[in-house]
Amino acid sequence: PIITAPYDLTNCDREPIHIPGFIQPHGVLLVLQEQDLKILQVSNNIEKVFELSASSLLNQTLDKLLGDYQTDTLKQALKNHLDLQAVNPFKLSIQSTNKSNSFNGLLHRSENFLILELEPSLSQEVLGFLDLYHLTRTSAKSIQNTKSFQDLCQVIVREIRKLTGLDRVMLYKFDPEGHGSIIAEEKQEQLIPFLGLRYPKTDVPQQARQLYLDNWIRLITDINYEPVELVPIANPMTQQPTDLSQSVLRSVSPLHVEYLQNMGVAASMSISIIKDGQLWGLIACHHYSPKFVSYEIRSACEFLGQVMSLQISYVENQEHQDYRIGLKTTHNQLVEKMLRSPSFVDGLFDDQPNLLDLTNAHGAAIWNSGDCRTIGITPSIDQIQMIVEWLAKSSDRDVFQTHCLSSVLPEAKTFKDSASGLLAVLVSPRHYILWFRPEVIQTVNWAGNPQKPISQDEAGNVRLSPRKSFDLWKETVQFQSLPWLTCEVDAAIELQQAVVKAVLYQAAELAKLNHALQRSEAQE
Ligand code: BLA
Repeated sequence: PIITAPYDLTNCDREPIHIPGFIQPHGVLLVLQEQDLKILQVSNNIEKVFELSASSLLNQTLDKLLGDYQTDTLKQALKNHLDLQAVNPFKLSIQSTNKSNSFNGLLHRSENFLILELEPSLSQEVLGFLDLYHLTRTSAKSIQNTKSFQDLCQVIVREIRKLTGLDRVMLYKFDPEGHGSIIAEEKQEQLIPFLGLRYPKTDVPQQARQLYLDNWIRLITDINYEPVELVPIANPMTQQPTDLSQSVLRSVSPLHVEYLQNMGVAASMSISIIKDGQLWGLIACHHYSPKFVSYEIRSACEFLGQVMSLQISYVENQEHQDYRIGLKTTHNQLVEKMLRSPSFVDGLFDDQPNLLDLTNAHGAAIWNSGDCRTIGITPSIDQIQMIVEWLAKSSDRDVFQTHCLSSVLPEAKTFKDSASGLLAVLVSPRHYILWFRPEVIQTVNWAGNPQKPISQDEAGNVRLSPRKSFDLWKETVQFQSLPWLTCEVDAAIELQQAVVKAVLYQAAELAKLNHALQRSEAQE
C-alpha cells in the first residue's frame, strides 16, 4: 500500500486521503490517457467483474473493454463536452462469458488524465432526467418554503431519508471553531437518537473538509469492505499515485472506517452543505447494513444539498435578525423598568426580562465600589471583586469580553463552572456590569454513548470512537464558554449607555433637588 506512514489520532489531518491508491470494491476504476484512451491503471477487481485480467488491459485502448461502438460514443461525448459532468452517467453494457452486465459510466478529469468509473446500475432504478426532476421537485419546494431555520433543517433530513431509505439521516453543523453538533435527525424509530450531540473538530479533519468543499457527496457502501488496489499502484506517467479527489469509488481513510465500525455503522453517506464558500456542515447518513445508493439518487441528494445551501443564508440571516430584534425589545423593556424603579438597579434584577436575558448569560452582577448584587450562577463576591480589580488594571477599554477568562486570568480556572466566559462593561470608575457563562462542557448535551461506544473490548483497547473523541474534545474546550455573539456584545454596550444616561439623569435630578433645597433654606 502507498500509505505506509502510521497515521493516528495526533496526525490524522496529514493523511493524504485524496491519493489512497485504493478504491471500494463495488465498482471498477480505470485511469486513461485522454488523447487515445489508453488504459494506464486499472483496479484489481476487474477480473472478478469482467473476466479480463488487469495485465491484459494495461496499455491497451478502452475499446478492448467496451467494444468499438461504446468507445466511439464516449469519444464523441468527450469532444462535445468540456464539462464531463454533463455526460454522466452514461449507460454501458459489458459482455462477460454468458451474460451482459449493465453499468453506469462516470467520467471525470484528474490532473491530465481521464478517470472512468463503472458502478452497478440498478435496473429498477433507471431514472432519466425527468424522473429526477419529479423526484426532487416536491422536496426542493418544501425546502424553499421553510420559514424558520429549525424547520429548514428538519425538512432536509426528512427529504433525504425519503429519497434514500437510509436508517439515519442527520444534519451536522460546524461551529466557528470547527466542532460540530447534530441539529436535526430523521431515523428509524428504534434507533437511539443522536440529536443534540456534539463532536470535536478532529472527527472531520481539515484535509477532509477541504476535499468536501470540492466534492459534494460521498458514499461508503460497506464499511467492512476489502480495499481494491490500482494496478500499477502509481500512475506510470507520473510515478505518483493518481489523485482520486473526485472519484466516487475512492477508498476511505482507514481511520474513518474504524470510527464508523466502532459506532456500529455498516454504510455511510454524506453531503456537503456550503455557505459563502465555506463548509457549513454535512448531511451525515448511516445505514446499519451495507447499502448502495445509486448515482441517480445521489445526484438528487446532491441537488437538494445545494438548494439547502442557498436557503440557509436566507433563513439564518432572518433568524439572526429576529434574535437581534428580540434583544432590542429586551433592552427597551429593561430601560423602562430601570427608570420606573426607585433604584434603577432593581429594574435590572427583578422579574423578567432581567440582565440575563439581554446577553443570554447564565449569571450577571453589578459592582458598584464594593457593593455587589448578583443574579443567576455567578462566582462568589470575593471572586467577582478579584475580576473587577483585574479589569481595572488590565483593560483600558470600557467593554471587555472573552470566552476563556482563564487564558488571561489563570485564577478563573477555580470558578470555571460559573465564569469561563465574561462580558463586562464599565459604567463609571469602579462601577461595572458583568455577565458570566459557565464552561461549555457543562452546557452541552452529551448523552455519552452514541451506539454503545465500541465493541468496548475488555482490554479497553479502543482508538477511535465518538466517546473517545468526546474526551479529547473536552480537553480542547476546557475552561471555555460558548462565545459571545456580536449582537449580544452590542446589547451590553447599549445597556451601558442607557445606564450612564440614567445615572447622569439621577445625578442631575439630585443636583436640582439639592439646589432647590438650598434656595429654600436661604430664603428662610
Ligand atoms: C470523515 N468524519 C468524516 C465524515 C463524517 C465524519 C461525517 C465524512 C465521511 C462520511 O461520509 O462518512 C464524522 N460521522 C462523523 C460524526 C458523526 C458521523 C461526527 O456520523 C456523528 C454521528 N475521524 C475521527 C478521528 C479522525 C477521523 C479522531 O473521529 C482522525 C484521527 C478521521 N474522518 C476522518 C477522516 C475522514 C473523516 C480521515 C475522511 C474520510 C474520507 O473521506 O476518506
